Amino acid sequence: MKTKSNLLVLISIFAVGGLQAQTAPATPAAATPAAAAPAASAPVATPAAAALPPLKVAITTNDMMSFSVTKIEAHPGQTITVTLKNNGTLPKTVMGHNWILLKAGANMTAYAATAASAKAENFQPKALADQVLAAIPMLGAKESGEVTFTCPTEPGNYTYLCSCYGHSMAGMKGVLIVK
Ligand SMILES: [Cu+2]
Repeated sequence: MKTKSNLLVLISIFAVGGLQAQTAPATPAAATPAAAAPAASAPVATPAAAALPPLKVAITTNDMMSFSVTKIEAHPGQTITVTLKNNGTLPKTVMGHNWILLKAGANMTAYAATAASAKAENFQPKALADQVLAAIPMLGAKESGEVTFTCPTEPGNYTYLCSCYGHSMAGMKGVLIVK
């Protein structure tokens, strides 16, 4: 691979050099090959996974304890940005919402149960932080939050929830499907 790209650079230098010799004086020739060299080697280094377009997911919620999006489909390794907007009107202490994406195999019910008694930690218990892939902290009325993360490389279903007291039990949850 390296030999090939070196060869390409050499060829392009010769090509540019030849062209310069024919059409222009020597002065600009020195600058042109230097500028062309990184451009010639860049495509060789680009991995196939980076070709995936980033995924943007806009979720809204309100005082009714539900997410507007309950299913997200993504590809392994894809860059995902989730935004959450709380369109509710009730105070944060009464009806705040967050967005917590759990790792594969995490028990959502168990996470929610522990989170329910972690009000001092905004319902994001530090003791279970190792089960969380990505999170948007609790939002009050009219507040927005955002998180950008890399989609897991392992295909499967990943649960997300609002971990505020009782909200996931009321249906405030969804699934990220990686395939
Ligand atoms: Cu909630």
